[in-house]
Amino acid sequence: MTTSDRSLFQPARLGDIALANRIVMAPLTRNRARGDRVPGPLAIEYYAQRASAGLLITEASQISPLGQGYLDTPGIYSREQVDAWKAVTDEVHRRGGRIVIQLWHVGRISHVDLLPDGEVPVAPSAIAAKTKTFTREGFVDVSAPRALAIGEIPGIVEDYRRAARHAIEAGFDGVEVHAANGYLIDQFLRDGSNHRDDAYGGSIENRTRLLFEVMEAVCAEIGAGRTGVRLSPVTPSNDASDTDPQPLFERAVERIDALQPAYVHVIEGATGGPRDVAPFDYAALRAKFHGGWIVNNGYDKALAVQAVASGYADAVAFGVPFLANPDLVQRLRADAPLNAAHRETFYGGDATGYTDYPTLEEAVSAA
Ligand code: 8OZ
Repeated sequence: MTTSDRSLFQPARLGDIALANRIVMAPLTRNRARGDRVPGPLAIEYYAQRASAGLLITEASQISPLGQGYLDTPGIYSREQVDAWKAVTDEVHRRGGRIVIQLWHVGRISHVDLLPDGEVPVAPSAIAAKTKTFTREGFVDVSAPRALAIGEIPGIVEDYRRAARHAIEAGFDGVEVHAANGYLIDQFLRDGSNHRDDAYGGSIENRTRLLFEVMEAVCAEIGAGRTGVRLSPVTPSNDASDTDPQPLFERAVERIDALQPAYVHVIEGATGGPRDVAPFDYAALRAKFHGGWIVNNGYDKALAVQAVASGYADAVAFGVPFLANPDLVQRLRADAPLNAAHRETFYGGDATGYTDYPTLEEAVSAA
């Protein structure tokens, strides 16, 4: 394909997943799960409204009860959750969309009030993150974690594998392993949170081991062509820090590449914040990978068009713009104005700020 043939609005393939266009909905935490962390009925409408995306990535969904770190986030470990997600994927597919679920373990970004009785958050090392989470009591400091014993790590890998199997049972087109934003896998990657002296700590090879083992297990379970991964090399989110992210993430991507997964999804800069928070050579990272490349964070139409046309990216993920514009693809195509997003309804609540953002057509007919 020549450079001029690559447009944001043209189809693409990410592994086994065929996209109608290269505009992706980024994973967005919405805290509207019900009961035993089950996606509610409004989630069907919310995702279905956005089915014209080339690919929808769901909100992060925990792989086990211990993987939860915020109030009312959904899981993918129980039968009830699988059945509820099946209603979401059926409706997205009926509208011609594609959808993968983001698999999440928060590690140390949690609070005892959110975990099964008597459990504390788990982490590579017993170092509390300097950040807050949201519980029924509001914003609170995260709880002090305990370090995972090396013998517990195969069980965590197994939880990812089982969650991936559940995702396929729930009708998803694939999964995205959440290895970004200072959660469990990212905590293992970085020397700010990983002080282990065993096979999972110290050298870059050891710190990338959990990521590799999780990707290997998920790829083996559901097929590499249905498996993606999200990384955030320089984000400071959730107290994430590393003394030398460039070689760390280049090696992480190189190891993942050997498994030939569908895609790598990279958050450039600070998640939801400045793109230039720290220097990082993203082109060098991209050069380590032979599969699909999704970019994210602060992209507008002009930047997105350029990223795809130049051959750097295969697709561009939009977060907040997709949250506020169910018909984002049509709006970008038409250079139409975008709805403003209402931050006060991002996390928790009901249909307000969730399923009631108008399409362009609805906005015009209401005017
Ligand atoms: C916002 C609020 C809570 C969680 C992430 C899953 O940053 C999240 C998240 C975002 O990846």
